[in-house]
Order: sequence, then structure tokens, then C-alpha cells
Amino acid sequence: MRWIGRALSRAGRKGCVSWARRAAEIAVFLLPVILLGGCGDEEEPPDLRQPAGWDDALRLPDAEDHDPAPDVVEVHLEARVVALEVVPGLMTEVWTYNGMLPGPTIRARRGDRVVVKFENHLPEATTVHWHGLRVPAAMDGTEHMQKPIEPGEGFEYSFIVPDAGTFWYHPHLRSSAQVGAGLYGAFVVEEAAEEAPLGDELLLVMSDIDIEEDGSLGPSDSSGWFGDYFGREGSTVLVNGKILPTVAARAGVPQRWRVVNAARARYFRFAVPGQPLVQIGGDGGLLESPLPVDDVTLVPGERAELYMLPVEGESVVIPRLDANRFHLPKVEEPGDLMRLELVDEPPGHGAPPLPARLAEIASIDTAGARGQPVEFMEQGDPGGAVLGINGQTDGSLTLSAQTNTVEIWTLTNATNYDHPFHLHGFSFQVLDIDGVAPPVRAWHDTINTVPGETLRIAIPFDDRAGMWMFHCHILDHADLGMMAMLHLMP
Ligand SMILES: [Cu+2]
Repeated sequence: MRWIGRALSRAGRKGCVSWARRAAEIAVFLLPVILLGGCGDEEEPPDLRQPAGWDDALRLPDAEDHDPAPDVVEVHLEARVVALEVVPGLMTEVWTYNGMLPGPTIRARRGDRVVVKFENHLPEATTVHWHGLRVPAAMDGTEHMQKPIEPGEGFEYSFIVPDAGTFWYHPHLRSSAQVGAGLYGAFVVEEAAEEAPLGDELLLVMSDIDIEEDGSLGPSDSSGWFGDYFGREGSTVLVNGKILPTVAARAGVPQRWRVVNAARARYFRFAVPGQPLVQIGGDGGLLESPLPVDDVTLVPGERAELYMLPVEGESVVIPRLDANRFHLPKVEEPGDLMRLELVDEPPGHGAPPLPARLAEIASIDTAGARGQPVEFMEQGDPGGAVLGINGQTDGSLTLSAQTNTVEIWTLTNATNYDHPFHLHGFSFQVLDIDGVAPPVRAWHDTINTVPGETLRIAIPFDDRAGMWMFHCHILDHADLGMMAMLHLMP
């Protein structure tokens, strides 16, 4: 538990005032003598140990780093089909990276060069997209910037990771089918030097997969047009590739949850019954300041970081709440997502308070910024409608912009259902939703759009010219026409 050491050194730095007060509180009840030694000597070391084996049931393995250089991470990634027991008692031919579901976690530090030696052993061509990472256009993994990687072929991705945060990787060719079959993994970029410990990390990759009764993978085009139009939600909901896994926790000992929604279409919304949750990060790293939340919604492609400091209470099942992306009056019964087991141990203590300011996020100077509208829409008869952007339903829409400028995009949704907007290669800030600024400044690359709402985002473009996609991240919708390009020109 790497961060205990940091907590100790931080506690030491903080001086003795708060610790003396804490010691005094204890002294009143228990240990009158400890104050006699003067400030410093009476300090009780923090007890911030997680329960033994707390994350054994769902810890994801990191990809091996094959480069000894401290600032280079070299990962070997191989896409292949393997039989895995996802549903107990059934074997399923899952499409995987390195035989794992999800794929191995790629872990680097901000500023590192990441080299991914990729090989395709799937029965069809693929690419790898680095979702949320500000990489050069040629490394973005879309067919506009890269030749599809055919079966038996390889490709070497190489880029510097300029931002800390929780990202992920997945194919961008037949992405709905390939992601739905199991191709996704987390990509964590840590701060070069973290100032404050924010809890032991628990990475949670939420997804689903369609598994038939005999264990075979459901067809990627199930239900035909209905599947395309409504977005395919797999029969089996997974957290880190597992059904209803358990994480253990101990009152007073904080956990930092990095959550990724890697589903092709499903929205995830959840709360932890009896436990307070504080959102500390989003798509692009830490928020400006902590934001207490009742529940969390993650649209496909989106990430959140949560600070979970358990209070004493009962073990609970964390329910999956209805995100109601169809805006239907009837709310489905909550399903189950995972279990939180609160161990019966004396509470830990000494967790430093969350800093009031988590990150410096400068506001974007929008003076003189050019505006562009982006409207998600649909066309055609019920039962056969196609989806599109700005009136184009064949993916042919191309907006242009200039490098090193700021643009304000006004996102609207003229359909009846929610659609998550995703822009490749660049992070943006939300200026306002229906004129109301968000409570906390944050970086996004994926954000929900709700019918009838107007969302204004500010995008600072840098010098990475090229063709960048933007699309609905319900991947079936992207295939059905909610797909467009941004041509960023010098
Ligand atoms: Cu959509």
C-alpha cells in the first residue's frame, strides 16, 4: 500500500496542531499521559490499511513494461479470441487483449512515452484507439489516419501521454461488434508526483457482454435495425470481467475508485447504499475541487474517479440504477453491480482530509472563439430511421477548424433519446448546460446529450493537425450514422 507511506510523510509535514488536537481528543477518554511528552511524541500513527485481500476478487493485472527506461513504457498487446468462463459453468469465445477480459491495464506516468507493440490474431482487421489521450492523429487508431491492421499483422503505436487521468483503449473498426465481444482495457496515467494521497486505487471497468444459454457469444448484429437504433446492451453485466464481484473495505480507510464505462451502449448509474461518495475526477483527471454526489452516471466511454471513505455500517450490494436514457416513464428494477463488504474490524484512522483544491484547471479563454453547432438527429420512418449529425446520416459530415484556436461547440440533441458525444484527441470544458455553468471545472472527452438541452463546450485545439472523429459513443449509433469528422488544419 504505497500511499500509506505518503500519508505518513504528509502527516509529518502537517505539523503538530491538528495531530495534537486529535491526540487530545483521545487523551480525554483514554490516555491522559500522552500529552505529557509534548507535541509530536503523542502522535498515533495513522492506521490506513485496507482489509487483507480487499481487492483480490477483482484486481486487474497491469501490462508488463518491457522497457527498463524510467520514462518509457513498452507494452506488448495481442488481440486474440480465447475461451473464458465469464458465466460460471459456461465457456465463451471472447475477443480479448492478451487473453484477458478486460485487457491488461496500461499504466504510465504523465510525460512518459508509451510504446505499444500490437499484433492482431483476430479473424478480422482491427485498430486500437486510445480513448481520451491527446496523442498525435496518426496514433489515434481510426481508419481515417491508419490502415486497418489485418489478421496476422502488427502495428507499433508510440506516443507521449501528456495528461494524468483514467483513460481506456478499444478498437475503432467495427467497434460496436469488437468492443461488444470483449476488446477493451483501462489506461491509467498517474501524476509524475502526486501531492496528496487520495486512497488506495481500485480500478473498475464496467461493461456488458451478450452470452447465449449455451455459452456462445451473441451475434454482434442481434435484433437487426432495433439493435442498431436502441443500442445493444449485453445480457451479462460485468465489473472487471466478473459478475457481481466483491470488494472489501474498512471504515475510515479511503479508496480511490477509477471507473470506466467500456460498454458498447449501456449507461451505468450507481450509488453505494449507506456510504458517502465524493467525485474527485472525470474523463481527464482530477476535478478542480471535490464534488459530493448521491450517485454517479457514466455514459459509454466516460470515466469518473470517486473517493470512497467508508463509515461504519453494513455490507451492501451496490445496485445498478436506471439511467433512463430513453426517458420512459417506467423505471426498470435496479439490477446488481457489485458487492461492498465492510469488514468487522476496528475502524482505521488518520486519513488526511481531501484537499479543497484537487487540481488547477485554468478556464479557457473564449474571447474571439469560433462557434459551431453539432446536432444529433434522426431521419426516416419509425422502424427504419437512421441516425446522424447536422443532417448527415452517412458519416460524411466534416467540420473544419484551425490548429491553436479555441472553438465553442453547441451540442443539441433533436432525437427522443440520450446520446453520448465523444470527440477524439482533444479534451473540452463544459461552459454551460441550458445556460447554467457546471458546479466544478473539469476536463471531458465524452459527455451525455439530453433531448431538448443545449450544451456549450469550449475546445482548445493545439497543433495536432489531422482528421479527428467525433461521434455518439453508443457504438451501434456511430455505425448507424452518428459519426463525423473534424479536419484540423494548420
Ligand atoms: Cu447515440
